[in-house]
Amino acid sequence: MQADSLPEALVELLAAARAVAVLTGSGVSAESGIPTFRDALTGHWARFDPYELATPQAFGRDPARVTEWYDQRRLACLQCRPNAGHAALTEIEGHVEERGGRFLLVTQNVDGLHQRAGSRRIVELHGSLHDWRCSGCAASMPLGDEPLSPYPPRCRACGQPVRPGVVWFGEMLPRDAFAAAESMVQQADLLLVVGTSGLVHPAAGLVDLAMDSGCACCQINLEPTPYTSCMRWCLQGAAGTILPSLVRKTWGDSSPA
Ligand code: BV8
Ligand code: ZN
Repeated sequence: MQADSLPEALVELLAAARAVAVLTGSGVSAESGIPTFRDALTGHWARFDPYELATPQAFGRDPARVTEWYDQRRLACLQCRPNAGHAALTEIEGHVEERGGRFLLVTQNVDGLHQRAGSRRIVELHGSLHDWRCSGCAASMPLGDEPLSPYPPRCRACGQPVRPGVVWFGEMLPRDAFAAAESMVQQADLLLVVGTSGLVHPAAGLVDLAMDSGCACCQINLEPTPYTSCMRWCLQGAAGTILPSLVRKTWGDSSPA
């Protein structure tokens, strides 16, 4: 998307907003080579049944299979690099905070790329692939860039299987993270919703909460979502293209790289 085709009202709001919130999903990491979940051919769920791998029951049934799948995803993430979309979100955070505004990046992603891109004000609603804990005593497991095999990895303290620190279907989201996200979207002037199909709750419900609180919402996504019709702005395209254009149009090319 060319910078000159970005809505003027969006640029003006981003340049002046007292509080900016961002909600990201796996689409923001797609250009880094990390599969999304629901993209028809390449998404995780096109090849695996989420209820076979992303639930506590699946872990209980086959901890070796589940932990191998998550460890392979963890190691794959370590080989990937943040893309221009991640970098643009870091720049937006810097500009908003520079002028004394409030910023929060709420991510559903578990890949750690926002942190590696330099974003600081982040909450991870669905946990992280880079935080493994014992299913028995919750001791955290040191991680390197080697596989955790043999699977499932065992806790050195109590011998129980160690699990990835992600939120599985049917599990509650981390209370503090979700509370911070709810609070921020209720006071934000602008919510950027980037690279998410808007299908997973309660994360997706943050968009409804933002809209009900009078926050202007802008969706940046490759394809339409259930939220498309109620967004103030919908920018259809790749996050790695649109977000840098939005930063350039709002703050000029002098933005730090
Ligand atoms: C909960 C971590 C309370 C693990 C994930 C029955 C029983 C229990 C719960 C439920 C139930 N029925 C429904 C629910 C609620 C359930 C839910 O929402 N299910 C959905 C599927 C219907 N939610 C839960 O279970 C949550 N917990 O409700 O607890 C509770 C407790 C007990 C009993 C009842 C209630 C927990 C949800 C969290 C699950 N964990 N991930 C892992 O990573 O394996 S979810 C998973 O989906 C990821 O976290 C992911 O982030 C998230 C959302 O997906 P997206 O990120 O949006 O990815 P997707 O592929 O869908 O979309 C990508 C988009 O990007 C696309 O639109 C694409 O077009 C776009 N795109 C692609 N490339 C680009 C791009 N856009 C821009 N640029 C590009 N380059
Ligand atoms: Zn233990």
